[in-house]
Amino acid sequence: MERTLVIIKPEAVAKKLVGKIISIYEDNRLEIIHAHRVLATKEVLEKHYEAHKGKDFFDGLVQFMSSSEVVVLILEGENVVDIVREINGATNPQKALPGTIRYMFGETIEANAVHGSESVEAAENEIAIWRDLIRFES
Ligand code: IDP
Repeated sequence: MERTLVIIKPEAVAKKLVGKIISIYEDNRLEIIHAHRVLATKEVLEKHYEAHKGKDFFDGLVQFMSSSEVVVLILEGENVVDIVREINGATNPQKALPGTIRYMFGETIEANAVHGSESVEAAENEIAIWRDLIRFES
């Protein structure tokens, strides 16, 4: 069964939006098979965002994502990667469609409430990167 990795970002956790965001996924009949609140390490974040290494926002992004705790979710279901990307909305909240999580809760392109893996391959890779930190065993 397909899986994806979601991160509820630091500003959304600080604003107590965790319950609302999880409800949106569940209302879309997605199955949350794992949830873990954790302070992300720079080591994990640098691997997670490796594709963006060298870009001008990389250091700031790693700093932001490790500034306070995040909630990491693993969701499972048919086509879950694409469904979550659609529910999350465009990277820039100002360009996100009404009804999406980033439209409702995103603040800036960096503090855009949630991360969702961009492909099945990326999801498998990200779950492996986060596995120890979030104590995901299955
Ligand atoms: P995605 O999260 O929608 O997949 P990506 O392009 O993969 O978007 O970027 C990963 C994350 O990097 C974004 O969610 C956002 O937090 C951050 N990011 C992307 N572009 C910028 C930027 O121009 N400035 C600051 N942060 C950015």
